[in-house]
Amino acid sequence: MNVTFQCGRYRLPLDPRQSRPLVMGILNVTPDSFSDGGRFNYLESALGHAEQMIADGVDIIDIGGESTRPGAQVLSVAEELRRVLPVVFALRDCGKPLSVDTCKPEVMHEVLAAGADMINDINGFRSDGALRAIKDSDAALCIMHMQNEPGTMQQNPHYDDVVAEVTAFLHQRVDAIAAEGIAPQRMCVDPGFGFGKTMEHNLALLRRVGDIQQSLGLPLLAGLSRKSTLGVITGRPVEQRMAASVAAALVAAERGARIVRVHDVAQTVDALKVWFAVGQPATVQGQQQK
Ligand code: 8Y7
Repeated sequence: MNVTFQCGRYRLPLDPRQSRPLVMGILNVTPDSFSDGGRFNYLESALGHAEQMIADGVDIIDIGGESTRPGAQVLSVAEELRRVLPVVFALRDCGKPLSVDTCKPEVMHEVLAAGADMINDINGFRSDGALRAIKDSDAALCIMHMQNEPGTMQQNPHYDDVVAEVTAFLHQRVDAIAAEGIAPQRMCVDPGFGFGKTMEHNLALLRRVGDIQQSLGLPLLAGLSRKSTLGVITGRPVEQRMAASVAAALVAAERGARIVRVHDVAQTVDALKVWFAVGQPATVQGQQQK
């Protein structure tokens, strides 16, 4: 695996002997993510949230304008850009790489022109034109697995062998993306927890994160923060899943994830600092710890 991640204007450290896993903080700019439920002051809220994440030690800020909850409506390109672009412009010089969570090639093109450093596509860059939109930039790509579409994915997820099928899908996408001339230093892969998966599927994938990462030879991003699998395990509603989310991020890190996508940045950063200070037996034995 490469020891740095090419992320637009940034090169982020990935070597597990040198640093803790990277923390991607979630910045939602969907109207339903604001207390007033509307557009009023949404930019100020988003900027305040970003500022807090930066103070808390975030490594990448993931800006999302489209809710990907099961059953959520699909946005127009214009509406998605109206939500996301002002945030990209406002945060462009915040000192942290900006990721945009989108599946739409037109949105990718516009946000990259505005200064975004990474595209996080839950659809794995399968839309027509997605690779063309990102090809001539130096932006990073998060290539995620999803079975079916957000609207239907949780209806009846089925796999014969979830780990093998997700791994094969990611291989196929990585090969197709590399064939477009996109350097592997720009890629990370993601099993897509909760995207067309039951709790058993999610747990099987989490257990085998190390095998998936090694098979692909690319950094693996894990997104489990506040997800329903954690609710099933703990019996807690979404607003009470912080400890479960930190635990899940730590398990993913222990098993080889190099990037975790989280809501609770401060708590996750602290947990990963402790984990890193102790060191991983297989990889950091004998190394000087910071
Ligand atoms: C993930 C994600 C979401 C994830 C990546 C949620 C946008 C649902 N989950 N992107 N996005 N990986 N790469 O609960 O697991 O955050 S949205």
